[in-house]
Amino acid sequence: MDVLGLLKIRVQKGINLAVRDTLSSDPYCVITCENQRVRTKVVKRNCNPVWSEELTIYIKDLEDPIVLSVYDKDTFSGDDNMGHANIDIIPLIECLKMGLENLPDGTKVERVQPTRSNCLADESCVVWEQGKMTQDMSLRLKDVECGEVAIQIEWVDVPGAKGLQVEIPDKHPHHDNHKAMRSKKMTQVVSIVSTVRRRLRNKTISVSTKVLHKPPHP
Ligand SMILES: [Ca+2]
Repeated sequence: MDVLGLLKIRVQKGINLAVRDTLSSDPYCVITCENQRVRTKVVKRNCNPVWSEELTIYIKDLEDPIVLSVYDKDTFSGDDNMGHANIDIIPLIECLKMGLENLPDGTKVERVQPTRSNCLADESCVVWEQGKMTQDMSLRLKDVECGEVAIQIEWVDVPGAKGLQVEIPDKHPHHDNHKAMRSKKMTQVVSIVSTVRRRLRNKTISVSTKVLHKPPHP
């Protein structure tokens, strides 16, 4: 299958969701992407439901929209809409493409601010924790009077899949920001390299030759 990888979406909770029954709602979340549709269970009579469910979808194209929708379960009629939001995975993908590893636990690799084009309710951080890069997001639901949904996303590489050796779509609003960040990172690397070179020239760093002659591991 022509898949780039998997996206794990931990649907944690809903906050102040819309009332669709007399006093409350019976909310559940649906996530759609391309022709996939995955959903959480229903939490009855609760506008602040805790789902704590992990849903997984595959990603074929970074431009395919990933939409989270909330519905109120009704027994005798069609389920009612409680809003929807887009999940933007590009900031997380950009961070993964930097190829960072072995960072201290809890390192914030990137902070994403709420804008008109993303559905974030608050600042969202891409964090390195226990060998994994994850991003927590509070999604502000659209086309509804109120409600947010807290999720966490994580990219999972699939053996044999194309992986992330693909270009980030140019038109993505996050793109320019990241190009700038990448060049800043390159500047930092160049500056470290030139410092090391200068110190080597001035012999303020002693290079151990022992390491070079160390026998290979058996
Ligand atoms: Ca209901």
